[in-house]
Amino acid sequence: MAAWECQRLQSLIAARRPGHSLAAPFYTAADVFAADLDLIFGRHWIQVGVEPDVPEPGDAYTVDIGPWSVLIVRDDDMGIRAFHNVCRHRGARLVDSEKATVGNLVCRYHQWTYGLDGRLLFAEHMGKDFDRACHGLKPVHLRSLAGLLFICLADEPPADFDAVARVMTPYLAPHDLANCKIACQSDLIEKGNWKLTMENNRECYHCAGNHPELTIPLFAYGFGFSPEEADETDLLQAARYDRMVCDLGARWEAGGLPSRVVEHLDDMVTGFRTQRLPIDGSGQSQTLDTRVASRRLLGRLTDPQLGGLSFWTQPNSWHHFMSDHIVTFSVIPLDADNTLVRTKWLVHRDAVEGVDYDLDNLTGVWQATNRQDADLVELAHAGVRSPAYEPGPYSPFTEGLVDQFCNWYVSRLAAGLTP
Ligand code: 3BY
Ligand code: FES
Ligand code: FE
Repeated sequence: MAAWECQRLQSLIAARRPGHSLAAPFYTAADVFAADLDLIFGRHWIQVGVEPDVPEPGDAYTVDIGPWSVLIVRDDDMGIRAFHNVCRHRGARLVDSEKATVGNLVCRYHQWTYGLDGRLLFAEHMGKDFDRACHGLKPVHLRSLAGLLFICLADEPPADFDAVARVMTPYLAPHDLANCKIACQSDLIEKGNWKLTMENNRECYHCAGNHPELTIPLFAYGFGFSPEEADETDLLQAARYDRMVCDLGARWEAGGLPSRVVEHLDDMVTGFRTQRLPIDGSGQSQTLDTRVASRRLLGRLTDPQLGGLSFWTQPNSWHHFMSDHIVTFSVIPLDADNTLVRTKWLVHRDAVEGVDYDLDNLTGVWQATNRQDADLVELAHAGVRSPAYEPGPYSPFTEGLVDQFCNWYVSRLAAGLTP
């Protein structure tokens, strides 16, 4: 990055008003987008998939992030590894589909052949002095957090992932994501900057006006409300919600399921937050009728009424773990104006479609909600492009997590710019 580019970014960062949305260039400028890829997506733990993307030895899954392409493979010992998806001969993309099942990894161009451990096994016509050992695939850091796959493209990944894993494993492990199957995946391209996608996810201010399918009763109260403006009904609802959080939380905790909120969204390099939230009084799952979508509960769970355990990570993911299914969301920036939102619905791997679950019922709430959110992100992106746009104030009651996302983002960008 040229010195003047670095200075421009630093002055944008210095001008940021806390408690306000970001200045327009953060959402629209090509140089900020390049910095986002380099300093944010290139240096932090990025959630890209789940263990069930590669259930069997030889299964491969590729994810493109900006100029990078990452290849995730299940090896013969059931380990999972990640490599740069770049042949060590002349650089051809090794696997050029999103999913593949292979014995070895064979480059289509000149058939250089790599093992699932990345070692170069075979390369014809290279002469007797050629050292195969120096031409293995380049590894990418990969961690599975209770079945959620995170990669880090940096040489030195943030060390605090271990701390995140220590806290989160007891929350996530009972849902046994590693032994699920992907029942459905949706790839939605939102016409907006990736940070608008993330900001939209971090609040439910917009839920009442935009998400009829998500009126899982009282859901929005989990994201706060303004006590000053609340009428009696609001206050009663909120009190009822608080009681539910207390009562159900105590029941879940007593049953060995951690449920209490943990919040480190802007005070860790690998920022995260978790909480198990009730789904109405007797609601079981995030479906239209709030009943479980799959008859086969996950792992060894026996109680269908476990609410939704949400797990939010900076910079690019959020997830909901229920008793019967899991929904994961991974956000991948495509350019300054376009963002991929990849959603996966997971059920127990032995659950049978049409017998144990109905796909439309399983995916209904979030398919509809995702479309509505995509529309809102597009609306926001169109607005921030206008010269008349100026950063506006976040609600102190309902947009605290949005502000924390921006705090995290701006401070990590600043850290990346500091030599
Ligand atoms: O996925 C979610 O949980 C967030 C929370 C509220 C808005 N959005 C739908
Ligand atoms: Fe892969 Fe030549 S570029 S074998
Ligand atoms: Fe939404």
